[in-house]
Amino acid sequence: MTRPVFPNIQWSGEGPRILGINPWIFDFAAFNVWSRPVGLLACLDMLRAAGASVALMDCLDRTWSDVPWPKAGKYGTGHYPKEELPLPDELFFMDRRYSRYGLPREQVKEALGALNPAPELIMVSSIMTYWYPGALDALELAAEVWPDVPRMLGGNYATLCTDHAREHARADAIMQGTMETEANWASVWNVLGQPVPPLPENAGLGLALDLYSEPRYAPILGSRGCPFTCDYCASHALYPNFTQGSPDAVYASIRQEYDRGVRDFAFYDDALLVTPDRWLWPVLDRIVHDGLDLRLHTPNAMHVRRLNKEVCGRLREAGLHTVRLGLETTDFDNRHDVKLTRREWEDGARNLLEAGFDLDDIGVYILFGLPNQNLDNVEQAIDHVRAFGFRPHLAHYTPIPGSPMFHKAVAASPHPIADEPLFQNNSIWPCVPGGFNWEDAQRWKQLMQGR
Ligand code: B12
Ligand code: SF4
Repeated sequence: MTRPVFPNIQWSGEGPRILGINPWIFDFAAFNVWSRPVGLLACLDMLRAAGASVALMDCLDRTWSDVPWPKAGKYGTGHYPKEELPLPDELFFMDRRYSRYGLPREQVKEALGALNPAPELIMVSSIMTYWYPGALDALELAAEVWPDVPRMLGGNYATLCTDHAREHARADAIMQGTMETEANWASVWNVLGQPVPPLPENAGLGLALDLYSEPRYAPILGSRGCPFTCDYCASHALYPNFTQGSPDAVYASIRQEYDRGVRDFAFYDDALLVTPDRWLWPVLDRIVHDGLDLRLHTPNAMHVRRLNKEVCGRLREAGLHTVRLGLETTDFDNRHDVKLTRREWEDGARNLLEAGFDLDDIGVYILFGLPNQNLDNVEQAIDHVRAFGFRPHLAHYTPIPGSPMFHKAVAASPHPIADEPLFQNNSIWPCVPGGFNWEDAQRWKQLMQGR
């Protein structure tokens, strides 16, 4: 039987051919919350704008008509197909199934093999440090299909666990940091044997979203980095500055996807509500002015203290649906993040309700599993959030190299989390005494549901 051609894998643009691969997720659980490999899409966009021809293989995208895909969830979110894998040796103690999430490996291989002409450079991205086995496998697969084509690995794993990646990845180059740095930019073109072109305008903020042939949702990226420094976050290690894009470019990207039928858009910004006049308000005003009937989502939490009446009203009017808030804890005197007083939290929560948001669409993240955390505080925070009628979500703490708190996590964890990224997986509860167990997991689940 001949398989349908993978519609995604087509060359776009003129010039040297660069294939981007977004690898599978290897984990105990994975749920698609409007996920896109935005870093890789930014790389491909700037390379194409500078004269390359690009193509994308996203192992997490539902592109192939004959791959059975679990039924879509709310607003385009949903489960991935998965295939159970043996537990990695390091995680032998876990009583949970470990899987490869995304397209079946053999079909990815087949689709890559059908790409004609072959790429001249392969770029593999990595999002979570502890998903690195997926990135290593994608590099392996690329080497099986095109043994002589150079392979580069970049993204968060390559940036935050560089030594580990150098030791384990079958790549010709491991790139640390963003692709827009002078050195990284030059090395991509050097590998291709091409003169180094100037960086295109909007580099790092433009996204090659058109590489998805049938998108169900799209990311919005209006800024990079964050002006704050919360202890548990790696934002500064990944991007030390705070850069905001132009409203025209952001709106053009939304409009392009809207005109292709996309109605669900997720913000990927770290600091969405900081100086919103720069790009967010102008973009939302145009959405309203042009009558775009879309749904906006903020899966990455918004800063509650900025949710005054005007902000809530504007977000609501433009079509914000899924609201995620970062409460982190109700122990307001001992926070690890952006300052937030009880008063600010309560005002923000009330303003959202008064603006008419649906309670079902408001979720509040509470941090669970910080080093030396008193878990009674987590219970109190859950009760507090439920008292407002909001849904509490436990955000399981992930110890991330480069985050200010990482050394505390190293000291608190029984695992060598600095040496082996698999132990950074929040599913193992790396800094909770005793680690993950089903009994406690069930208890927390019941608490969240108010039982
Ligand atoms: C948006 C976002 C999300 C979204 C969507 C993520 C997705 N794509 O699926 C949502 C809200 C769903 C999410 C969820 C989570 N996230 Co998140 N997320 C982010 C965020 C804010 C932005 C990522 C992004 O797209 N940035 C924009 C792009 C343009 O930047 P970039 O990826 O760095 O790409 C550049 C470079 O890396 C490089 N590059 C990238 N690829 C390549 C490839 C090559 C070859 C080269 C040369 C260069 C290169 O060039 C790019 C352009 O400059 C980051 C924080 C951050 N500032 O990065 C956290 C972050 C990635 N998330 C993080 C975490 C912990 C989580 C959660 C586990 C949180 C939780 N406790 O539940 C969950 C788990 C996700 C899951 N199971 O699906 C951590 C990562 C931890 C880790 N160990 O790696 C981060 C870093 C935040 C933090 N706390 O510090 N997340
Ligand atoms: S947690 Fe959010 S506010 Fe804090 S530094 Fe990270 S991105 Fe910024």
